[in-house]
Amino acid sequence: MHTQVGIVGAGPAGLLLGQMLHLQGIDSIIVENRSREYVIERVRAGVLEQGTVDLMIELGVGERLRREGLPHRGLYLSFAGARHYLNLAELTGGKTITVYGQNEVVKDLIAARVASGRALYFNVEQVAIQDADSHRPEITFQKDGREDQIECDFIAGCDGFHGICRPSIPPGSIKSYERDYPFAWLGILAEAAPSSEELVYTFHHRGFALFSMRSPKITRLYFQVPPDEEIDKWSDEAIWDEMLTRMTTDDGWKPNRGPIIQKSITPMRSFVAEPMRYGRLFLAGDAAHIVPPTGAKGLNLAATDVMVLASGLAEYYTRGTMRLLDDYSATCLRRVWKAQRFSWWMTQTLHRFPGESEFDYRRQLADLDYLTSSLAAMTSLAENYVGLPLDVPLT
Ligand code: FAS
Ligand code: PHB
Repeated sequence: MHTQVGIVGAGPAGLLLGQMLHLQGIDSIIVENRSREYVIERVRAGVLEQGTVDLMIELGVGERLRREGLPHRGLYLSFAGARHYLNLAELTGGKTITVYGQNEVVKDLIAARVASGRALYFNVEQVAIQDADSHRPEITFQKDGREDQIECDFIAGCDGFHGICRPSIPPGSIKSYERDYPFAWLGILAEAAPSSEELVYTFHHRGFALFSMRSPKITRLYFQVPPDEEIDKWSDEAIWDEMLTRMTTDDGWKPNRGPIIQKSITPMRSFVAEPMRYGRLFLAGDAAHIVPPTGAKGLNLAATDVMVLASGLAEYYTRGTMRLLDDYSATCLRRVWKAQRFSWWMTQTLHRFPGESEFDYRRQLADLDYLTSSLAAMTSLAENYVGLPLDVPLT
């Protein structure tokens, strides 16, 4: 098989890129090693920046997002038994975020991919990249026991942190920067009507907790656990007890309880691979970087990576120049590192670190007290949370 752009991975990065290329008349083939059901049912991100919402609408896949997405004008920081509201819209000249599950994003994008008639192969195996530094890189894979290969002009490595694209780059041609955190998040989906209109980030002496949602009937909740925690250790009863201990405020606010329909543990790390390119292989999304989910940046960074990549590919196919493609890595990394900084800052502000003293705990309380009483500090949080301006050259 031959295509202009081979895409490895059908997560948000790969699917958004495929849709952008399709609308530019550029052919692509997407290969995904999991099933359609697995990719759709995987419970992950929940917060879309304004830029990501605008992109989905511009790509013609935003209809359901507009109908079912939950626009939020602000969020709460909760500490010392009280919730403090940050009006994100007021602090950023009207920008908001939208809560819409990543699995819904993926569902909409898969439907658009199928409607486009462009190739999307699930359940592929043994995916490998050949000759990435040549003018004719190849993706080889097995499908239904049959070997196959795709000759490409370019390959987009959108296969996430555990994919094969980044490791296929020779060690001397890529460098990674990482930090593992001494905790993880235990996350649940509960059949319970959200008891707050907007998100509540909680700093508690027992650890971080987060109240989010997916719909008027589904609450999404997380709390900090040790990094090697096992989900089987936690009964539903114990999960609710811990969640309510950390989140209930002095005025009586707390999440509504309900049946837990999904639970998992997410490790926390910061990771960046530089450069995000090797020859004609371009890394995008989690394949190139990971942020702790505290700043709700993961999915949104994937979206901006592929916006830059799609612009560069469109310029190549319309004007024959690699100018934007040659700047791809540097352009993306400027935004990636700012998102890393913000995600690290939110994480260290709101989590208890093992081995820290009572002094540190009271320092963190003072930090939050300052943050929620200073317009400058709240504005800084707000402009990062809603998404920094997309200061990247697009065609
Ligand atoms: P993805 O990992 O989503 O997609 C990569 C795709 O490539 C997957 O479908 C995978 O099956 C496929 N793939 C892997 N190896 C392959 C191979 N060899 N061949 C073919 N296909 C292959 N972000 C937030 O903003 N908020 C959150 O709350 C949040 N929670 C998260 C929870 C978990 C458990 C994880 C892992 C991530 C979470 N994230 C969160 C981050 C997440 O949303 C990512 O940023 C987002 O999925 C990035 O999208 P992609 O880059 O497309 O990578
Ligand atoms: C979510 O709704 O899953 C969510 C919201 C905000 C975060 C992380 C996850 O920072």
